[in-house]
Amino acid sequence: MNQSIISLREKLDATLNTVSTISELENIKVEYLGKKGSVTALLKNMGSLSPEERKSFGSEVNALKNYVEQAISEKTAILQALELQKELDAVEDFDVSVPPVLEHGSYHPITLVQRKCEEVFRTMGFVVEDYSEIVTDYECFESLNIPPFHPARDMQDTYYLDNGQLLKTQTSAAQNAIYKKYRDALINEGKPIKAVFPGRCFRNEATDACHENTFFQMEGVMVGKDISIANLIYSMKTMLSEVFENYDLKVRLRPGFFPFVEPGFELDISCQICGGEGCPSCKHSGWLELCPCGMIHPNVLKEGGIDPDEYTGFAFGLGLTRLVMMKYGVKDIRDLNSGSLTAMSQFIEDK
Ligand code: FA5
Repeated sequence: MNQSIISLREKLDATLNTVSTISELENIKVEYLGKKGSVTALLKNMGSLSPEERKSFGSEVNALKNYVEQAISEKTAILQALELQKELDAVEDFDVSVPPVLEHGSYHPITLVQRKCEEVFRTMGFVVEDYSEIVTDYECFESLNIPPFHPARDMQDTYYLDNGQLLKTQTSAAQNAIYKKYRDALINEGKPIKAVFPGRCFRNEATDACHENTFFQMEGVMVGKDISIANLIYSMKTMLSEVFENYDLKVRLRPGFFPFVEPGFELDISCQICGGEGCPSCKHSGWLELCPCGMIHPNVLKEGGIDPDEYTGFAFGLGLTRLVMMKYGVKDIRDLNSGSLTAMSQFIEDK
């Protein structure tokens, strides 16, 4: 046998006797079989040999390669077993008879519905934006046509922070930043602004079955040339039909007041529990109030740097938590924030 092959085998045997971890073993594998490894180098050199030498040397090198692979894989198995044993020794009182826990977690129903809404809006060309939970008075009120001391501020009992900022009471607080972010593309490239921005909102309200001090909304805006109420109705109807998987869903608008829209509406959907016949859940009216919305007030567009004489738009502020209650038939909003796995387990998908 060729002397260089004999010494490589001896060197490998000696090294493997001293190796104690899998990572050291991986280095050795590279040293012998890697692109620049010693066995690979022997294979590459074969081109310089005569045909007879190549035949006998070639078979010796191949035998060496097999030997190295076999030795490394045997050593790997030994080290893996040792490592497992070490882990088992470290566990005190390991009871192999304890049944395994096969249950796994799931997304919260609010996350599921939020993602569904985002998905539907994305298919309609909307971008999904994230926004801070702590905002300024300007973002939450002034930029939305609600000056200091305006009575509309009483509609939302706000948590103010010591530094003058506040916990956002409505996702509308992101509107101004969204207009400023996308107005150049609107004005220079004619790209309508189409964005939804879900988020957690906070109000100092007494909680009951359908009010919490912490809840989710999803805001949406569309601004461009000739955007009308028809665009608003179409977008809302498409999204709600997908969420409720009901393509006969009826919606209606009623007048509603919000200082940042004109005209403003409350959007109702036909009751999904009784199909519009009238039941206790819809107070026997056949309709459920779901989403305030309207055409963006000219002052709000102006504050966002958009000329209201040239552009129009709609905005809506969907009560995401209420939507979840309706979709899953949750009768008490507090169950959703309770952290109760028993209450939430019914929503686990592919159990
Ligand atoms: C607003 O917050 C407006 N920003 C919505 C809006 C956006 C109007 C854009 C026009 C244009 P309102 O206070 O009604 O409106 O809240 C919107 C929705 O949030 C409500 O319909 C309701 O579903 C939900 N909501 C409000 N307060 C609570 C609460 N305490 N607990 C749970 N959900 C709430």
